[in-house]
Amino acid sequence: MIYKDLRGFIKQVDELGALRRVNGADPHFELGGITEVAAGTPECPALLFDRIKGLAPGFRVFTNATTTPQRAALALGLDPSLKPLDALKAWMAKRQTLKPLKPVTVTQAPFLENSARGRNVDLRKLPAPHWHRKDGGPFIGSGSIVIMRDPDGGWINASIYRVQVHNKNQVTIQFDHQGRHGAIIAKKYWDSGKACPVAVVNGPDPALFIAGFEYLPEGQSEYDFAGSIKGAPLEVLAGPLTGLPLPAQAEIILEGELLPTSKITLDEGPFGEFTGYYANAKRPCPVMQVQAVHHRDNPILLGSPPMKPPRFHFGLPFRAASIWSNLEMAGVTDVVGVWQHVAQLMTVVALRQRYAGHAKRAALIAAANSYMGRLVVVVDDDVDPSNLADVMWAVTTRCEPAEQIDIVRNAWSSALDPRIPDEEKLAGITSHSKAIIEAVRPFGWKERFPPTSALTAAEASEIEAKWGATIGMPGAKPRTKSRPQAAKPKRRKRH
Ligand SMILES: Cc1cc2nc3c(=O)[nH]c(=O)nc-3n(C[C@H](O)[C@H](O)[C@H](O)COP(=O)(O)O)c2cc1C
Ligand SMILES: [Mn+2]
Repeated sequence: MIYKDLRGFIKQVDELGALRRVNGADPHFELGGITEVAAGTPECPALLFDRIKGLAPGFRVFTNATTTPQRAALALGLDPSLKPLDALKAWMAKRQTLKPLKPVTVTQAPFLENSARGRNVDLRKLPAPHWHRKDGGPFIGSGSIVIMRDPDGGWINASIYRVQVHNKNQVTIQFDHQGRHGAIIAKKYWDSGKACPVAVVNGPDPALFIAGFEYLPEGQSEYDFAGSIKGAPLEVLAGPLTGLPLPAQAEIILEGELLPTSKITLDEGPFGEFTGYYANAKRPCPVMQVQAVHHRDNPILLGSPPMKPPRFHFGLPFRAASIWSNLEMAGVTDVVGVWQHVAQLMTVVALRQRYAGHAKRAALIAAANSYMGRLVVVVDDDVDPSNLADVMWAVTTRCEPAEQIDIVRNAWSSALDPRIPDEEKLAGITSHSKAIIEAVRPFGWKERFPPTSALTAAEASEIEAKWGATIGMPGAKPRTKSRPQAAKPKRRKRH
């Protein structure tokens, strides 16, 4: 059964044994520090913080929600025991058949258990950690969803944009660039001389969190996509202040207006970004005047601070799934896997080479669609693209750099790229170059390439099944005596 809300998901994570409870942490750098250290351990547990310093007990923060392949699969309603690459494939298959499901309107919502309006709004009562040392302030929105209605089509956009708290009733909402649907919608209101009604949903369920990260076409609501992931429509309630449809099961909701930037801005950031850097200093940013706050009893903020790679918001590389689909749609056959490492900054395509130029064809398509990624690697089908050590083995043994590395210039990146100098960013240049490494056996003599000495995957699992317990492999079943044994040689009759 898929979870109903964030609480339901946390319960499922707990049942998997992947939840740790932390009491008494300080929201100034400690909560973020604990999250980062936990995310760097092999187990990478999800964390539920309570009794946070300076907040009422029961006001909680949940972090590392979907940071492992297992929990990313759980969030998508997939079998959490699938191997990562199989889980990504299952997601591709599910994603292709998803039909948008419109939300249904309800008249009751747990978030109405506590409401404050106007002068009674005080954001300082809510969790908003200072995640990283040099952050410019507390951020309530690191995994929060910003809701707006397009004034032309009437459709609802619901995407993740970071939200910094500036005082008791003002926050900023940061768009990475002007092509974000939120930025486009807000500008429409501002151009007609109005403020833009907006709501911030803190503590969405993970389906909405994932939908908020998806690149959906303009006009397609992330609400409908989240419903289709869950196989059940989202329940929404018309916001008492804005009338915007708000997820009834959400934890904490801010309602108000995003004010025209011609009237007011506040300096936002810096904020530790997913590249592991602060690429920009403080920048003027649109201000939301918060006019109402609603929250459930004992609310839970979903926190998803960006952290130094390989830590990432999602344990499965969702953008790799879209590149995989792009390759299939472009007619590139024999792709057996696509993966991203270093928090999306490195893309790996694994394929069965069928003709000369096949690997490069795949690499160029992957490079074109790899946002901010400087490195694209193509490997043969015997290499697991999700295993970085395996990939580097292919790079160091199958690629002759003088022949199999190419550079593509002036390609897709962004202002978040730490390696693009400020002068260039100021001049509007946010492109970079990408290296393509063909770590495949050269096509012309691939049949004569030295054979590998390693066990095949099938041979290795046969050994694991038989000897795994003896050599102490985790999860291996001990060999039982009842197992049928080789027939004893019959005694020969003596003459
Ligand atoms: C945890 C997290 C934080 C994000 N923060 C921002 C942000 O601050 N600003 C931004 O423009 N995009 C941010 N993004 C990326 C957007 O949410 C994502 O590209 C989304 O598809 C944009 O939706 P839109 O097409 O409706 O604008 C973030 C993504 C995640 C997963
Ligand atoms: Mn959108």
